[in-house]
Amino acid sequence: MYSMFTSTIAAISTPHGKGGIAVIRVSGDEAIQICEKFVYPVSKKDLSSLPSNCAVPVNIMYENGILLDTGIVSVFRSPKSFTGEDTVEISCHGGIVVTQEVLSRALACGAVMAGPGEFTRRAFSSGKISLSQAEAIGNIIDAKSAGSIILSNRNAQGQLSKYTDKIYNEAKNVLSEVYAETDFPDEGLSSMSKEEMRERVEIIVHELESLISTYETGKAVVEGIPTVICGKPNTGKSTLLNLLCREDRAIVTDIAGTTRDVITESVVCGNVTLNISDTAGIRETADEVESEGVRRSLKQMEKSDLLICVFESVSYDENDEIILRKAKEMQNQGATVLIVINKIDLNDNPDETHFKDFSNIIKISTKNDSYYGTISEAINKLYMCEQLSDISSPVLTNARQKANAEKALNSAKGALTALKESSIDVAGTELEGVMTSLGELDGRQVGIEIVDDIFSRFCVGK
Ligand SMILES: Nc1nc2c(ncn2[C@@H]2O[C@H](COP(=O)(O)OP(=O)(O)OP(=O)(O)O)[C@@H](O)[C@H]2O)c(=O)[nH]1
Ligand SMILES: [Mg+2]
Repeated sequence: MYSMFTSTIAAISTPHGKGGIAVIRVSGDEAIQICEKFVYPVSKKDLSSLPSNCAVPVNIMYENGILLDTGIVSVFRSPKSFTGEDTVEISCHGGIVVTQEVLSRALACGAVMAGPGEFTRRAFSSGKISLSQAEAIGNIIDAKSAGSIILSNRNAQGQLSKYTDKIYNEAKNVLSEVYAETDFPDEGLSSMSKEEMRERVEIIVHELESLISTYETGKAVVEGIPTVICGKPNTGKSTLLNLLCREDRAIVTDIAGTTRDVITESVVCGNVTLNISDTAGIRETADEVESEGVRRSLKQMEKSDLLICVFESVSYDENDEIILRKAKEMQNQGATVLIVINKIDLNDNPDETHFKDFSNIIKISTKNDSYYGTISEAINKLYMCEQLSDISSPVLTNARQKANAEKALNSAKGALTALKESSIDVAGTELEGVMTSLGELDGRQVGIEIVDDIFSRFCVGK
């Protein structure tokens, strides 16, 4: 098979450290010839005579004929391999030194060290996988929750690619009709009426809008939501952080002003990942250290997408007003606000009239573990993450994908307006824009810097 990469690469694909087995992966035109120099099947057959997709027991040898290790070798011939190239995977004993020695033999015999994500990059470059499939594979490796694996697997199986390919082809079909109309207006080549073109583009707009709406779920599950716990002193913010972390992460006392600095954690709550910060209680104060804490709390509120604002069931005062004003301001700018009325063990019928501008309100006692379910359910509901198995559509999982989908949507809307105004040339340009943005989303026309950036986030060996 034609390969655009001239070198054959090698790397340890299993994590660094002691384990039962380790895998060294070698990929490229010379993979089999290189491994043949130090890996010998126990059957005495040559490695190069083995059929594709088979695994055989082998002896792995030092240059001077001394045994380095015994193991199993799998041979995958191009194009039927992950990278699309000839690939040899050597499973050896998983000691730190023995693994490194096997890799050194591969390098000494002609392979070069693989860069981060280079195997996956080769799979992308040889057309085995799309860019969104490559990103999904990275997400599976980085997954912090079962939910993240479920969603990422859907994209890894190509669901997002199939969906964007379909829209791409729809845009292409309308575009060819537009070209027929603009380039040969008198020859009647276009079989589509303007009305039909408009209807087709309306469908594209609708499909892109529903794709973009999935990012809220994708972000919550895969990337995590920047979240702040805020409120006046002593309302139970740190107790709430500890409840969500299920450990005593932050100091809790009955002294108002216990938390002085911002404490940040990544916690999985049901299917949602929260990148959550506990903050100093917000109040008017003359204490210099505390007022710096308050300043940081307000800044954290501005930086967060989800504001969990904690109030007490037994008191409401001007400090709570400061929090609510800020929360309302942030809500107007697009943040999500969850109002938590805490300490309902002290008063189970608190006054809720102060919170009429907010629709997400829960009443709990953070001291009592049994309320974990109440807060988890509320948060998962906010991001439509209660039942991921119910979601059948593909899901956008990162900001890059969303930005490209939004660009495609803007172009599609532009095409629709142009068709309504009978500016058929402009409609053509806009439809080309739809195709370019979808091409960027899934890698058909993506720039090299973006590809570099995506694969640099992978580990070496993947
Ligand atoms: N009765 C009752 N007390 C609670 C509850 N949750 C927290 N507390 C108590 O409230 C006090 C303050 O709790 P913290 O979690 O430190 O409150 P905070 O909001 O982080 O306080 P600062 O860091 O000072 O702003 C502690 O004595 C907690 O034990 C609750 O649900 N019911
Ligand atoms: Mg605290």
